[in-house]
Amino acid sequence: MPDRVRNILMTPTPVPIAQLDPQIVIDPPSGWAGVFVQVIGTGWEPGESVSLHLADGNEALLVATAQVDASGRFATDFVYPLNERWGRPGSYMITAVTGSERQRSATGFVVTAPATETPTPTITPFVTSTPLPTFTPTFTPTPTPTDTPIPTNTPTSTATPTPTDTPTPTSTEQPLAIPTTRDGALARPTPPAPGPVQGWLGAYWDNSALFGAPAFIRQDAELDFDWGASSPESITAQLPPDSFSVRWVRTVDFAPGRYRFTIEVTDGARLFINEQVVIDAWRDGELRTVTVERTLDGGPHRLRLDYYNQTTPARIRLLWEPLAVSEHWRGTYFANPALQGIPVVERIDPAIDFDWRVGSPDPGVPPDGFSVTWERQATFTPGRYRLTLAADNGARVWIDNNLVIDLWRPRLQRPHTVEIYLAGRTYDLKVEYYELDGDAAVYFGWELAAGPGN
Ligand SMILES: [Ca+2]
Ligand SMILES: [Ca+2]
Repeated sequence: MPDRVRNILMTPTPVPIAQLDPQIVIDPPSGWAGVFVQVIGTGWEPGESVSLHLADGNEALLVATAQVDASGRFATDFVYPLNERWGRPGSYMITAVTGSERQRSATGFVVTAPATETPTPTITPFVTSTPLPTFTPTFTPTPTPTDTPIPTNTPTSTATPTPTDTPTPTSTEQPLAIPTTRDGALARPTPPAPGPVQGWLGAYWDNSALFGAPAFIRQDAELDFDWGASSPESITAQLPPDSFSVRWVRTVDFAPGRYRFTIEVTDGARLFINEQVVIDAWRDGELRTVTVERTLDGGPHRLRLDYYNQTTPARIRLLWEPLAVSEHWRGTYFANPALQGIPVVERIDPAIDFDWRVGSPDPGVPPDGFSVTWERQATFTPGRYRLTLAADNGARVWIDNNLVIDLWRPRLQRPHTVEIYLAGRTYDLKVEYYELDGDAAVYFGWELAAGPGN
């Protein structure tokens, strides 16, 4: 092929890049190494591929790639590298460049030390030096609860949506977008949430697979939505009532303790704590309640909830609460491996998740030749549950005086699971455990394997 023809064929149609102002925004703009970072791009050449690098003056590390959609946007995410090279507290750059290298943008990311430093408040998740032309409604700090302005020009279903490709002059004092129903009424009030952090950052997709660039991003004060046969909307767009999905992220400062997280959902949802799945209900289904208990260290934890709706109605709610002391385990410790005689220690244990190694649970308990009985009540939503027991040395589990797992044997017991159906009521749980010699460890927990009807 002659060069001249090749050049004509291979040279892409010039894009009026003078009109484009490529931007990236990241959430969060700071955090500890290992944090989940979302990246949104606007003003990029449609169809381009974008590479994102973590960089300082000397080196660059590819962390993510993305494809620009027809409106010039992209969305991607990455987990900030947990290593010595990039994880030391300090300032780093996130750079974005197109495959053609005709467009570039950059923003900063500050690595903070976990626990020892006050984390940057996430109430201002999207902080950029310049206003974003295409995401006008929501990239603004959450107002304080006492002066939360409510938009007076709440869009109605008859309102003409603002074209998203037309830069709109924005004020930096735009109010928090309050979710509205289709007829424009306020979906629910936004009471001030307890604690220092308010609000979720929600990316909303017009498909059920969190696929591609989100249709819009907004802040949500609480995750408690009942869209019914309607669907989420922003000032600029409304999702279809079927087939949409949302990813919410938020960092919450927890006091140390044992917590119960509860999701009410139709259709599917997945809850992550520090990017680890703790609830996986990612499937179509009727309205159901799923709970999980987790012990959390004190300090900031990254919560992420992925949600999709396949068919109406659409409902999602997430809440959490510290486990009441009455829901903790009552531990009764014996100075022999046979649960015999007078207990030497009685105490409350929030969870059965111990690895004492060659040590002992308590100064009053010997490191070898001891045993424990734990008892508590637990209320379950109906469904099939996967129970997991592991022990060094032996252990067994009783539910309402029925022996459901029996590992009462004098050797290391690797994690053993059984699945049983539990009705929606309160059960008496009892775990017995004994240690002979050497290392000592025990774990018992459960998770929903499938909800009712599955
Ligand atoms: Ca021991
Ligand atoms: Ca042992």
